[in-house]
Amino acid sequence: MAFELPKLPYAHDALEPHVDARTMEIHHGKHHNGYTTNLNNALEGSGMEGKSIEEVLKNMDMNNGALRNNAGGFYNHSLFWEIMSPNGGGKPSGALADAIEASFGSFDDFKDTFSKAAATRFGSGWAWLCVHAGGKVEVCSSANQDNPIMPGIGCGGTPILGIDVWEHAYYLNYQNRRPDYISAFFNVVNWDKVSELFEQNK
Ligand code: MN3
Repeated sequence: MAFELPKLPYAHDALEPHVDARTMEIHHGKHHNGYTTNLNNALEGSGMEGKSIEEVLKNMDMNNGALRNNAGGFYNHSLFWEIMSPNGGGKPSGALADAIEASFGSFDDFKDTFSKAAATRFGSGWAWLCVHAGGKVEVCSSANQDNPIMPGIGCGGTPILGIDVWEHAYYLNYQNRRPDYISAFFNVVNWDKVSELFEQNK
């Protein structure tokens, strides 16, 4: 079974003005679509055919550049679309809010830590909020399309929130102003989805 490009859960222009429609069209329709096609090609003969994407990441041969980049790209973007919503923004509640307070002191302190991780990732990559077994949450970042599920990358937990800081994610609208994009991202975070992922993976 080949992997398929997941449908966007909202219209291309649904996240405006925070994420513009043209960026979404290219990001989903070209970039994510490319990762999906190239993932399927890279899986051929890798011995990982038929595994779930999580299994592929967890058991990644980090020397297999094509599989590493495209499996990461497929997974990272699939998560990214899900954790944004036109009805997003605000703050988490319940057990996730408690876990964030336990690790960072407050939601605002978490926001600072996450934003800094995203802003200071040199070049292309992602910043993550991950949950470990037991419910502890942690922020880390990774280069390129690497992902904390891969061996030896980032904090090693399960990502429940991620921001793409490749220039393709923001350059049309924000040019070099990555911090403005990061700050706008918080207006579209789908905390209900992040909470759901927290509960499933804690
Ligand atoms: Mn991207």
